[in-house]
Amino acid sequence: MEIRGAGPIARAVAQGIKIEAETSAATSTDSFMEHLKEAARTLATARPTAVSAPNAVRFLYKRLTSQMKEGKELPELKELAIRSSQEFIEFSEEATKKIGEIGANRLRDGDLIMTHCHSSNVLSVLTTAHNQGKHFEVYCTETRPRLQGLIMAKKLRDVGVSTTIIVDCAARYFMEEFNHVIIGADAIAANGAVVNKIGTSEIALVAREARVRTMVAAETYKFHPGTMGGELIEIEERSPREVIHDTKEFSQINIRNPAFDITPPEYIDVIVTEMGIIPPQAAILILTEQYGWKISEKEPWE
Ligand code: RI2
Repeated sequence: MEIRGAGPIARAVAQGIKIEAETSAATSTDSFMEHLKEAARTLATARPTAVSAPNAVRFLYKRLTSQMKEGKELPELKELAIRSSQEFIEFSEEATKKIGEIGANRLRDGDLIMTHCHSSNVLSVLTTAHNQGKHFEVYCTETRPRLQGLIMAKKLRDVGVSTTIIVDCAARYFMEEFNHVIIGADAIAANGAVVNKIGTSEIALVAREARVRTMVAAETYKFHPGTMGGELIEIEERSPREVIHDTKEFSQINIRNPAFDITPPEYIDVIVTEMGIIPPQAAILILTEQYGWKISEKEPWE
């Protein structure tokens, strides 16, 4: 939890692979690939829900294995691993910028917007719209239990956006006043279901009831290839102490703390990606046509 947001997590993974490649003492291509595989396994599985982390590894390995098949030698592979990691980081930063530009086109003067948790992609949309001179107001939920919504609120305030904090359960109370709900994503399934911070699905449900549109801002590397073969996205369950600090006082009472939930595609209006705006039902096309993932492909760290 030192690194917040699924996009920044992916960039940290790429940075980790880059450092491993730079410092590897391997003397053959095989031992170099084995060394990277070990690092990839640790990095790709560090946060179970954010698919951006394993996707960063998949992205790098696709390049490495194709070059290896072409008979490239150790120095070239090392250089490729370092260069590809850097390119992924730049691609990721550029994607968030593009999402900001595309998403901002949907916002209008006078809009009242609700967001949940802290997302660098949602921040990019809102900051871009603000810098374009659009006047709007944002309501941020606190986002229990780790209060990441407060981080979002401070960042919005610091760029000059009019910002209000509400408790998570006030979403329905205010919903009819909003023009948009804008959220990020930790993972998107092949059917367009969106995994995001716990509480998102309730907000999307309430938004649908009030006929308020829900926009998801996410890079294409948040789409989960395993879901094409029926794999379920694992929801990270975190320490009870994040919910109740003094667990002794509540002894013999179970405390559950899922960090994310799943919003069905029917509750999502659009997904704003760096490639453009898509309906959630087009998620499968991103996986198959853009990335060329295949069902049950062997993972690079296996
Ligand atoms: P960006 C965050 O979770 C939130 O759920 C947020 O909506 C999502 O990641 C995407 O964030 P966490 O990984 O990639 O901080 O848009 O627990 O920054």
